[in-house]
Amino acid sequence: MHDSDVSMAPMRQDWDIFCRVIDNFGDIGVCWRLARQLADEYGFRVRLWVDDLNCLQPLCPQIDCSREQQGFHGINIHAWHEEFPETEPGDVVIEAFACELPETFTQAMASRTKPPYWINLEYLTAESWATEWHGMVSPHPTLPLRKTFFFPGFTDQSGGLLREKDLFQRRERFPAQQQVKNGLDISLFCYDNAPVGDLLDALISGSERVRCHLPPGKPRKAVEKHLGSAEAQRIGNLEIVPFPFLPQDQYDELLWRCDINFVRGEDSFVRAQWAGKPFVWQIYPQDEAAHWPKLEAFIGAYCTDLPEVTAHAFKEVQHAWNNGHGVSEAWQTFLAQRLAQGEAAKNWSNKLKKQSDLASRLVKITSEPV
Ligand code: TRH
Repeated sequence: MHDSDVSMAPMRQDWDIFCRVIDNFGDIGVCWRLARQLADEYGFRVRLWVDDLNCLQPLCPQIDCSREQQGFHGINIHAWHEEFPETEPGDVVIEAFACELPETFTQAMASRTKPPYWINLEYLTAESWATEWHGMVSPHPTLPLRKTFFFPGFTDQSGGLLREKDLFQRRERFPAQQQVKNGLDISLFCYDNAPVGDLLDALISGSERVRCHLPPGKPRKAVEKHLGSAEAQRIGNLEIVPFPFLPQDQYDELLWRCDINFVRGEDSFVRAQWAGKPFVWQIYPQDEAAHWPKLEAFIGAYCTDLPEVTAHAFKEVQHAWNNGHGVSEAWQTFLAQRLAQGEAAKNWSNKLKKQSDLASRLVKITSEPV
């Protein structure tokens, strides 16, 4: 399927996106990005229901967390409370990450002459079962409604990846790409259980000067734990450069500017791939290491076309960063292969770019008969 297919689809105008923040910024990060794209590129009227506006604010500093409802860039942002107001559902309803719609809203969906297209937007994974499950439909046990499971992914058969139409143009136009500089820039977005201490020690004693761009929250806590402070400082060849939490578009620019990005969760992980720069991913840890097959599936997909040595170094650094063993060595090898890893990252993003994006696949699927 290609983006142009979408023009043949009947356009639906009103979309509801429901987002419950479990933790961190990933749930709202994905929903906010999707809402913006649907409003900007398709002109849809998007209502975004968020149960914790405080988590949206760092991504969109203009919002006022005390307001029940506010408009921003064509998106109607609503605070989502247990007590849900009487609301006419839109043409498409996105239940992000199985967040469970309000009962009264589900009833209202069933009362419409033409029930909304109901999508459960799932978490991203490269595992093959997700592709098999993508597009599966589940009827509601009692109401005349059907829910479609939508699995983002890295193949044409999956739900694809979020990618704005102008992303690559913005990236290519970004001036810092051409800058000549002394040393390396890395960004460090991770959870507080990442083996940050081992990485910092390797950077301090490394042969190259490295500026480590550090966002607030868990990454800063992890650095503070090891160095005693996460303020701007220079130790050996490491320079710590704290930065405030940036709106999403500015965070992209940081990823483009850095030579290597440490990212986590889901959305920053995808953005690092669109940056076309080498990256190290800390996957969201789950009980009983349930996240490990997901990590392996991604490494497998990413490394498919890579030369053995490049694939090995990529795999080793992702493993070490996620299991805490052998970080220093894996990092040194990865760093030494910077050019090859850069080439791999660029090829990977170019390969993914040939596929249609998640929003256009959503628009297509929701314009098909229920
Ligand atoms: O914050 P995350 O770890 O989010 C999650 C959640 O924990 C979620 O429950 C889990 O299921 C999911 O991961 C897999 O990581 P993520 O997904 O990268 O989200 C971070 C968002 O914050 C993303 O949209 C990028 C954005 N961001 C900025 O916009 N500016 C910044 O300065 C930074 C550091 C991040």
